[in-house]
Amino acid sequence: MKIRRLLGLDIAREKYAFAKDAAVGHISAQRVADTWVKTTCGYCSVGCGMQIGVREGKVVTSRGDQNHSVNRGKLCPKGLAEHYVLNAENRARYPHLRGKNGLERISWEEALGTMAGEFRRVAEKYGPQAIGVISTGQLVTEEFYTLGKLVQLGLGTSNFDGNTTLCMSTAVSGYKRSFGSDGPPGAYEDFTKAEVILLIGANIAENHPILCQHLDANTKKTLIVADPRVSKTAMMADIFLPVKPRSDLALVNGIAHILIRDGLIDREYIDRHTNGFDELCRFLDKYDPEYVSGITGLSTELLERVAHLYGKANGAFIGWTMGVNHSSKGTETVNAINNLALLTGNVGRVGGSPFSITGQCNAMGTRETGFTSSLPGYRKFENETDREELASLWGVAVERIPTQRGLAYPDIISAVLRKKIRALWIIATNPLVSFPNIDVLKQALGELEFLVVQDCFHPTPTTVLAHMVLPAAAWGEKEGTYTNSERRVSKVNAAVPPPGEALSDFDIFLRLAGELGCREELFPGWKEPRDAFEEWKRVSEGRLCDYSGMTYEVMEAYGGIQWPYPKNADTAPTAARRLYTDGVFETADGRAKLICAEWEPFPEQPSQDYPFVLNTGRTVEHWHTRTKTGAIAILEQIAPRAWLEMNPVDAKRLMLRPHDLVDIVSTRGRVRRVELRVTEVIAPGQVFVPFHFAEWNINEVTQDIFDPISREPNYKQCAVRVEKAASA
Ligand SMILES: Nc1nc2c(c(=O)[nH]1)N[C@H]1C(S)=C(S)[C@@H](COP(=O)(O)OP(=O)(O)OC[C@H]3O[C@@H](n4cnc5c(=O)[nH]c(N)nc54)[C@H](O)[C@@H]3O)O[C@H]1N2
Ligand SMILES: Nc1nc2c(c(=O)[nH]1)N[C@H]1C(S)=C(S)[C@@H](COP(=O)(O)OP(=O)(O)OC[C@H]3O[C@@H](n4cnc5c(=O)[nH]c(N)nc54)[C@H](O)[C@@H]3O)O[C@H]1N2
Ligand code: SF4
Ligand SMILES: [Mo]
Repeated sequence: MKIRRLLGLDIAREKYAFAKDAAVGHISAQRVADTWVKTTCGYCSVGCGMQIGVREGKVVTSRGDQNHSVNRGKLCPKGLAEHYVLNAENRARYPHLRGKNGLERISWEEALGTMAGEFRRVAEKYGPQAIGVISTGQLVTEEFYTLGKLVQLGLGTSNFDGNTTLCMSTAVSGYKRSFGSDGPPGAYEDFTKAEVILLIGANIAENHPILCQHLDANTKKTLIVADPRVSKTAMMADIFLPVKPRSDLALVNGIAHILIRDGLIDREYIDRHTNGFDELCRFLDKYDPEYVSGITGLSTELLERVAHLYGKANGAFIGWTMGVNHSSKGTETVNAINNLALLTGNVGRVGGSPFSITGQCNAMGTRETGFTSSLPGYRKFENETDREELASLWGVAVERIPTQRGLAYPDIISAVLRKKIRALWIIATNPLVSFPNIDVLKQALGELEFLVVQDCFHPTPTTVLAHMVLPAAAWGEKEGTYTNSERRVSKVNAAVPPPGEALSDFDIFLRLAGELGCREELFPGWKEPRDAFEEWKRVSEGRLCDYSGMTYEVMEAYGGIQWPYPKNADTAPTAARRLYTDGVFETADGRAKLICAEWEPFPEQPSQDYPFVLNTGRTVEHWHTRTKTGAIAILEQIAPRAWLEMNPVDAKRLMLRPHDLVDIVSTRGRVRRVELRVTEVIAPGQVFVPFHFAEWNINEVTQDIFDPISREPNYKQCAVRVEKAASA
């Protein structure tokens, strides 16, 4: 009960049950469903199974799927309220084109004809690489697979990336460097079987609430949480490590140092399955407890205790999320985490893996089928055999498969600014709220000759800037699959048709391919997502992410199937599957790499003018830029506005009081009139603001500094000053 209270789930549920009536405003009999449609939650990467209740052709409610292995009937507040998204007033219903009177309604024929014409014009004038495409981890896999083929082979540009570079690209790069391939090795079962669970920069209580059910089921674990903030997850911990901002790399190196010094490593595993041990030992020499204590702010006793717990555990699990990824040292921090797991043989073991908890409902699907940082099926751009295999599967000339990735998201934006990219297609992401240092982005978008935004909501801060807006069907209105953090592929189904003339992203892609004249070549005879899924099964066959034994029907019957699931899979779909259980990795010699990664301070340190370290993140009620949750009355009522968390010591010094309105200022911008929360959740010298609110957009002040390897933004630290707001 204590944990559930801390999570806020009970509280949220009570408020939810109460306010649901008020929000909907009609009698409960009208909310009794006559049909239930099975599907998967469209918010986070936990991947809960759910059912949408439909009455007389309208969605009226949703509930957890008792038979789904991920959530066994439970849902968090967002999942419980998800059906409201579909009836929101500000759904995008018709295509629009910018004319004399702003965005004007047009037909689909005109929209897609104009779009194909503009892309062709730009390609002829400047070359196909002058077209950029930015997509998302929120499409179904079938759509993303189709889009990759369309962009690469149809439009002929490799300048294709997604919001996943604001999110997961660091984990992807880290896995590739250490293990030779992307792919989180563990399973949710590890949460229930591990003896030690170390969560680094992962606030699952707010952001992956149903994972807490898996943790709760493990009564023998020691839960260690590293976060500069006393997050709700930190409140659940047996041991809380209040690390100084972005000192995690030193922390993890320091634990490795103690493990090696005290012989708490698996020498046999290291000798058989890794390269680089001697070099790593020499490198880690300086990361002794005193040195690491100075960087992290943790006592040497605490460091020794944590290292010994980790090293002696029968099953030690490390989960991390954005506290690690949102950093210009992120990839190297992931490598250091992977080192810890390799040194102790905790990879793909029951209860032991280095596990990147993903973010969006289908961030994983984009990683598997992508054409962004890899070729589909985790094939490598630089590998000739991989390119030949893909070309022959598709029956196209190998020259059409690129030999290197195109520009990553932030580099697409700077190419737009430099007029190297002239046309941009943005699909299911809202950069005007989510991209760091928004002013530079705004300048860049102003340079474009043609901007198309495809979204299920309109207006949004991004759609209003577009030359063309394409209305898309949302979750609940379309079919396909999502892959969750543990590589479980679950079915997504339509409960109702999309509003107005909105089309599924899948249909939009196929129709655009028709306009571009490549539909029959690339998507012969395709009519529905299942056609894409069947082709993807063949493309993934024999790869690490092998889908070839899956079917939609088996997936639905078992509450999802984890990959790899080859044609003649030798275990039932229900058995937990892990990667690298035999210690053989995806590198040339099958060995994983131990990587030396040096800690360094974050780029913009506090100064006299900007004395606070700004941390940004999430709250349980809201989803990202709030296009969805902002339309849901109950969630809005619980979290109606942005706030800034400040320690009482700092508030006293600045003579600020709870609920004062404050401005947050950096060298890049100012966010006005944010409500002050005075709380010891945040340490002195640091402040925290959620990034969900366009009205108080914290990305006005964040910094556009990126990880040189993954290109992920350093969202979690920059220097700001806090001022009492001028009276309105
Ligand atoms: N309710 C809700 N759930 C979501 C989402 C949402 O928008 N709303 N989004 C989904 C997506 S796409 C993602 S990526 C995930 C993100 O899930 P999380 O990564 O859990 O989310 P954040 O709140 O961004 O950051 C997590 C924690 O990192 C901590 N942190 C900041 N700096 C540091 C540091 O230097 N070191 C360490 N160790 N920790 C640090 C923050 O204090 C915060 O508690 O959530 C998913 N789930
Ligand atoms: N300061 C700061 N900034 C951050 C973060 C942070 O922690 N701090 N986190 C970063 C992270 S991890 C992430 S993932 C990003 C997320 O940032 P965004 O991707 O910009 O956030 P969303 O609000 O999810 O945007 C998705 C958009 O797609 C639309 N949409 C939803 N479903 C569909 C669909 O099926 N089809 C179509 N066509 N449209 C659809 C929604 O209406 C919405 O406009 O934000 C990043 N920005
Ligand atoms: S935990 Fe994630 S997947 Fe599950 S109901 Fe909540 S938002 Fe949806
Ligand atoms: Mo994310």
